[in-house]
Amino acid sequence: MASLTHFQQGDSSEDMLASIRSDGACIIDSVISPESVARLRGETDPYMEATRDGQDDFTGRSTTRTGGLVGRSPACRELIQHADILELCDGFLLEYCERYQLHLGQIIRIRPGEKAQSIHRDRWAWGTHLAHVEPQLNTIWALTDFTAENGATRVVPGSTRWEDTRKAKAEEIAAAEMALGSLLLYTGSVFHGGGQNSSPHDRIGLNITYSLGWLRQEENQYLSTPPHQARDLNSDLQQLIGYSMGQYALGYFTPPGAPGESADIADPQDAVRSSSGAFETVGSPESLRNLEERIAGKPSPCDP
Ligand SMILES: O=C(O)CCC(=O)C(=O)O
Repeated sequence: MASLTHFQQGDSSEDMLASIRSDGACIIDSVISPESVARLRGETDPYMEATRDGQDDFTGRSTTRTGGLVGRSPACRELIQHADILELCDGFLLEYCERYQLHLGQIIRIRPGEKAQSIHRDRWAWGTHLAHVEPQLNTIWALTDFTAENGATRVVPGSTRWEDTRKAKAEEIAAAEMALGSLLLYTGSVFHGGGQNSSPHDRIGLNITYSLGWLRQEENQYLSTPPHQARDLNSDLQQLIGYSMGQYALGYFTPPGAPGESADIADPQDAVRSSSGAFETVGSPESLRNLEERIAGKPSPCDP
């Protein structure tokens, strides 16, 4: 039977990254306390209870998916910015981008009687175009215990380089069993899916995922947390959800207004800064030089 490696908080992030790279997934046990989970549940349960089941077999007809968590829950905001997770994102994603971003935040409640979700890759959100990079790193925080019986995520360790069409055999699939407050980490390339819930209780997980800053986000953060709400967030979180330049020329905006009223090429961060309404022009000789140096330092694919 397949299995996933378990780590403890404080274990070496290099070892965790090695496990994520080889297996595509690992578990970190008991990262947050039952009290922290209770606080988070207190903030988000009213939204979860009001969420309707999915409309198809993939999203799950007995599964609820609740989003907008950046705007709705301070406790979720803290987990999105958890320093240990961002350190792993640095190690895993910055190989392919200058900046990564929040891809989605979603509470997934698998209710009793739900069938197993089909095994899939999350990177298929962008079709099958991204086999040459690792476009995302994902977490599912256990807000209840995760057991094979109640729908623990099913993961296929070592499947990151499989052909898209390969089907996992039963013995290749591991159940991500973990206690409340623990965390499953998995890549956009590893095959996985929600499990069947044959228990009498809900299985609840908080899915927080991060993607390369030059890709479209699965949850449209600008609509889920529009500028008037994003203004109240700390600056790092504003940038993480997308109010930032993805890289030198990526993501600028033009503030609406009369001719000459403000810069025409503005940084999205200016739109959510609480202190000033001024828009600075994006770009500077220094940032251009940085980009040129990065390009010059990169070996060409044609180099022998
Ligand atoms: O809830 C889970 O355990 C996994 C869900 C999932 O993989 C998905 O919806 O893409």
